[in-house]
Amino acid sequence: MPFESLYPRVTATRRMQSMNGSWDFQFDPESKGEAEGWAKGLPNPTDMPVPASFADVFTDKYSREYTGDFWYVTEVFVPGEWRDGNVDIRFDSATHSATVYVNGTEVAHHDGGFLPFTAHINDAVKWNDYNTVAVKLNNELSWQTLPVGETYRLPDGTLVSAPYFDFYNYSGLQRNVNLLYTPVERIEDLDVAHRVEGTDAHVDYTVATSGEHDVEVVVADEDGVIVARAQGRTGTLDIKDVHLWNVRAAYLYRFTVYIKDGDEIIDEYFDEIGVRTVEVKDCKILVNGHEVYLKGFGRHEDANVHGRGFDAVMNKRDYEDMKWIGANSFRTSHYPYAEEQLYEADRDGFFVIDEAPTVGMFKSTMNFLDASGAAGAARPKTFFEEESVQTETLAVHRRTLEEMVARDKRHASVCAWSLLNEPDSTSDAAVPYFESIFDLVAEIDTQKRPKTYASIMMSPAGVDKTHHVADFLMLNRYHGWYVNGGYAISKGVLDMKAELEQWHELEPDKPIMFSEYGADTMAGIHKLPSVMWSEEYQTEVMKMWADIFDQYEWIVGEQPWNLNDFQTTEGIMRVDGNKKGLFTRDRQPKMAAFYLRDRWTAIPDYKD
Ligand code: CKX
Repeated sequence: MPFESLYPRVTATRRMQSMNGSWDFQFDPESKGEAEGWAKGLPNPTDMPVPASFADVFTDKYSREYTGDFWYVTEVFVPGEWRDGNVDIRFDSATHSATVYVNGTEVAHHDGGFLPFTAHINDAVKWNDYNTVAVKLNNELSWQTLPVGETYRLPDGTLVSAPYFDFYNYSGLQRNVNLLYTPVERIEDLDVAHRVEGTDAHVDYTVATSGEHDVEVVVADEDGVIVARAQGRTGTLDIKDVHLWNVRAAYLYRFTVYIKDGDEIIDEYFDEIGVRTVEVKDCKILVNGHEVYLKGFGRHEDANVHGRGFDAVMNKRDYEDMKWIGANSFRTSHYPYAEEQLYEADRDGFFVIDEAPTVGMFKSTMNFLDASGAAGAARPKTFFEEESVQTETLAVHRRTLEEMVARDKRHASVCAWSLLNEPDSTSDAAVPYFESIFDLVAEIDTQKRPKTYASIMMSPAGVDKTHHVADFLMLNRYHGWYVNGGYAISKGVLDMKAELEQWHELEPDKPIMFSEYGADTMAGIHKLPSVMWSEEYQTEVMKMWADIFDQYEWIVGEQPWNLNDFQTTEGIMRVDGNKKGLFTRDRQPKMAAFYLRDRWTAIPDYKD
């Protein structure tokens, strides 16, 4: 099983025990834990909730900003009756790299902080007894971590992380951890691709198992009525009078996979799957053959105190806010979100642009400042010209994409992939790199979803060298804020229209959507006439962009930055974080949200 494909579930043959809760926690600034046996217990631990980011639970700055190795340790009881099967620990994520030990024995290592992995622990456990599980994590940033950044030392030896990206480098065990039991012969993967003909659907499927017994797949509708059934590891499920999954009108079938020996069920797994097609054609994004207009947001998994820790309550509120405002889509800026978020998007009918954690591919610690082009900043240095990027980073990027597609490929809500955010696409060296990753995803995604990247303002039409790989164009543009701000906003309109028309000339068949635009806004600041940072100004900026969007029929969507205010590294650009949210960090609407609600609730999800 090369990559994690199956979200953990309890079925007739599978068991699961949550390992969430309070773990022991300790920083390891001298990286001595391994040599000193911390894998069997920490010498001086404090309590740490899982899931959570560690940073904001502390009250001292050293702990919040800590960079380097750190450890989590807990005890878990492993039932004796599980010894006849596979026992694994599944980490839904561990940020950014993790080594896992059971009773002092190393059982797994994983790099990358936003995708799941499992540690197979049969050979290291004491059955029917308590076992010590330790995880050594590291949150340093480099050119080979995704997201990209640097790590440097202060004169006193303290490590500091310097993200090349504009969100706080939250880390830790930020998502669920579960102990899993599965049979020895088990289902390891399920892949589906949909074809719709008239009122019927044909779902081509592939099941991977670890054994040789027969496979059966059964599809039930939302009332539990079986509508299709097939035998074998690959085949086609024919669904008559199919109920399609649509944007903001979801419908999910339950696909149950069995491994059987005669009538005996050896393994059982199920998933809730929506049947739909997605394609890009003639400057349109089509879902089930109909043209969608995307209204939504770039988001973050971010909340006060919890940091990036999985937070079902905040997630629910985000979906309710998005529904209230009339949104139908979002981008998982700038990393794959928790699987629970995608299941919620499946159920609520959100069109998700699933983004890899590939952000910061500019050679600068002040990425967003340089990139803004403010005050005629010099041409950015080219990240992709570095040899290690073309070799090591590319390998990490490719592996991450394989993990992301493996995890998210069945979700109906995942309608497109974003393979990079704001990369330095200005150099020829970027071209083979982009081609390599776009070709890879084209090959491994059986649903052949559209692929794209979010283009940065410093790489406009005529300068960007890589747009040929994208199926549709996504633009992050900041007229009205980083450039042409305040009183100069009218020039922003002219500059943006000129660039848009150039894009359309270069790519006459590709639809364009805006994946970022906006203005930092301090909730509660009101000014007549408006000034930058006031709620009135944010509303004017939203209106200015809406006027542009409404002039071109090949603009297929608008996703302002950001749904909510969110935490960033401290600095002169940020007042306790990025304030471009249409909602505050505690999920209350700013004035511009009411304007967008009026606009978006009047725009249908489909144009035809
Ligand atoms: N885009 C000029 C990436 C986001 C940032 C956003 C911002 C930038 C803008 C780049 O992660 O938060 O500066 O607000």
